[in-house]
Amino acid sequence: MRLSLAHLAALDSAVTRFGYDRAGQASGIVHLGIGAFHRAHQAWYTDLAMAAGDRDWAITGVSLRAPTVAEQMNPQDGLYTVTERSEAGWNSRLVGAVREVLVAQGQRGAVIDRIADPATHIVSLTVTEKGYCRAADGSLDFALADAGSLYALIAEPLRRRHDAGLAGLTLLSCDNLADNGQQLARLMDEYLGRHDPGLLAWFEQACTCPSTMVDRIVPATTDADRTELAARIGLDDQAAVLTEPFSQWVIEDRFAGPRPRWHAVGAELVSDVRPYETAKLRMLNGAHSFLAYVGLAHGHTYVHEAIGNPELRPLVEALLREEAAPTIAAGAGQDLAAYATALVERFANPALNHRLIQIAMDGSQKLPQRWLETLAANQALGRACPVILQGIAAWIRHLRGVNGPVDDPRALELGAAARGSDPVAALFGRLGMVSNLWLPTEVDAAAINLLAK
Ligand code: CS2
Repeated sequence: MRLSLAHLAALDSAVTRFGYDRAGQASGIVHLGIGAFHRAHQAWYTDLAMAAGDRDWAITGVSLRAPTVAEQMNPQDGLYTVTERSEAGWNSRLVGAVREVLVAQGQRGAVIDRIADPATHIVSLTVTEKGYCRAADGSLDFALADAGSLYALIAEPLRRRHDAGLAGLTLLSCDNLADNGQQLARLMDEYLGRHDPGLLAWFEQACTCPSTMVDRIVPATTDADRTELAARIGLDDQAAVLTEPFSQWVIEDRFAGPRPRWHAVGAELVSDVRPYETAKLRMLNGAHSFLAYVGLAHGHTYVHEAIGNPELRPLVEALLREEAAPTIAAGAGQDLAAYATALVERFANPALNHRLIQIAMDGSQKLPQRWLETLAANQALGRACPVILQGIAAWIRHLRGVNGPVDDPRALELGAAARGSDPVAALFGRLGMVSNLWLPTEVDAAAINLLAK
């Protein structure tokens, strides 16, 4: 029997319920990119806030392309469970925050209507790194942006809100990009500059794009997970997400209008997100990508196996403590050494089954903020990063297909570059395909090309 409002009586009593009047809540948030991460993170916080008495923050979820999530959630009245898994066991919560799921391709008009609706105050995003359509120099790639992207989907209802004299919106990027809010604002500016320049001044004055640091490890749910969960909770939940107990959300407190009381349920509202965001991207995500490419090369499938390998663990420790941490200006109360210790423990969680191949996806979009910024900062101080160089060599081998088909929006060109005579020059540096953030020295380039042989 499938999870839904009609079948709630059959839900195991051990599952925590949201307990607020769901039908009476207006939808205050439109979320673009409603994948597993959003459901285990921002929607979960919003659910907790509404359970604590906050109102009218129901979420309209939007999938940009695939109908999968809509098919998983709509027959369940938007209901799903979040299960925290660790050695200590399973702990499930029923989440009621998501009202409906729309698919932009096919329901574009409805998505635009929801964003233009006066009850909507926030448009949040988890569209992954590639969803921002950035060129290697960080500017907006119009060829991508004009081929059906989030920008048009936001620009049109913004125009309607402006013309109707409605309030602006908060655009809340929850993706793993450095300065994600600032980048979104700049890219949106570029888009409007070309397509609706008359809206620019209003956008800049009436809308805000706060930066956020989001953190929760959420492996893709498998059929085996769903079967095991059904046996525990008594209902089949096709939209279930399984995650770790840890969760963190740091948000720049710069909203254009009202916001949920997320700070009352664990999120941190701060004036400067940068120290948290930089530490998370260079340490957690940087170590993750290293574990992915080097772990796969060692024949591992899961993160906990790779971190358990006595050859790899010291390398991850060195990446965290000797290469990444020294490049980060810690904020008040931030302890990077303790953070490194906690990360290694989280990676070792044996109950998560987080696949390395999932992290290995979209390397061309991830590595600039995870590794290249660290490399550039160390280079400026004359310091070497042997572990990250080893990671880059493993990525180049990955691009050649040694771990199977490559999942990356630029897989074909990247594969050709990786097979060429000088992969480092083709991928990095001033003319590199990936990013110009880091210009490798000749010594570094030779070392990587040799390791990648
Ligand atoms: C991972 C992230 O898939 C990946 O690239 O590094 O999804 C990571 O699990 C999250 O950022 C953790 O907050």
